[in-house]
Amino acid sequence: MRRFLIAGNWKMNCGPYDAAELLEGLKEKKAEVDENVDVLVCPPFVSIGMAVNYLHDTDIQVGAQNLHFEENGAYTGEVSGSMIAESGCNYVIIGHSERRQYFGETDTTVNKRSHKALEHKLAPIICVGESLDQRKSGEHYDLVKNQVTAALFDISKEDILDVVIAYEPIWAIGTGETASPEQAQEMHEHIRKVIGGLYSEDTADRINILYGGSMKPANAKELLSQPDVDGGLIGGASLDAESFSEIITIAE
Ligand code: 3PY
Repeated sequence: MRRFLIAGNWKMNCGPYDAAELLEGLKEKKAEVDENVDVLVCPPFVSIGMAVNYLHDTDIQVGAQNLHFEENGAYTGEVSGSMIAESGCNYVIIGHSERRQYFGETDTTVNKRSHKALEHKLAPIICVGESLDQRKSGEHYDLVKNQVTAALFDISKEDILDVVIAYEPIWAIGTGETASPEQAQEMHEHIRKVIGGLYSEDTADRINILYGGSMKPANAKELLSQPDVDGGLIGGASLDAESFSEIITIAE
């Protein structure tokens, strides 16, 4: 009953001109997508307007890469949930490991941002995942359980159905390393059990859990064929129209 979600995280790449070029290529290859797959691109804030305009006549949706948890006010450089929703987005990435590592994002702010996203009918894509040291020391399951539990604190049983979790092992981000399909499946199953314990098994069965961390055409088929992998949050390969559309085709 879950549909695949193939989401591109452009990170700090593609201002409006480059975005237009990339989207042109994507539109040529994939303006229409099978109904079992949702497709999303998450450009930097300044390219969201361009993306929404370019993609309005396609099946491809647009999301943001972050939002602030306050409604508005004296927060120089920040962008609020209402602004993102008003710009035409319906998803927002929250708590990516790069934000946790470089911008002081914590489990508490991830939770606050997730609440704010839901308030504005933006589906939060909440990122969790362990470092290589944490995996080597065997604490990865507990760590991810704690991240998921903290991120979902006080999210209602209705709102949880709009939440997407992305498992992104930090050691597989921008390193060319990828979790093996078995490693991905084990962690996704674990995350689903954690959600089942917090809500119900039925709810857990309905939540999309994406894999992120160097997903590309060469490994997408194996990763997406795991029973608990419901799509991908794709970094580098989403910056190339050919590679991204190949991954979408694999999901279809
Ligand atoms: C990657 O694949 O590098 C990502 O971080 C996706 O979010």
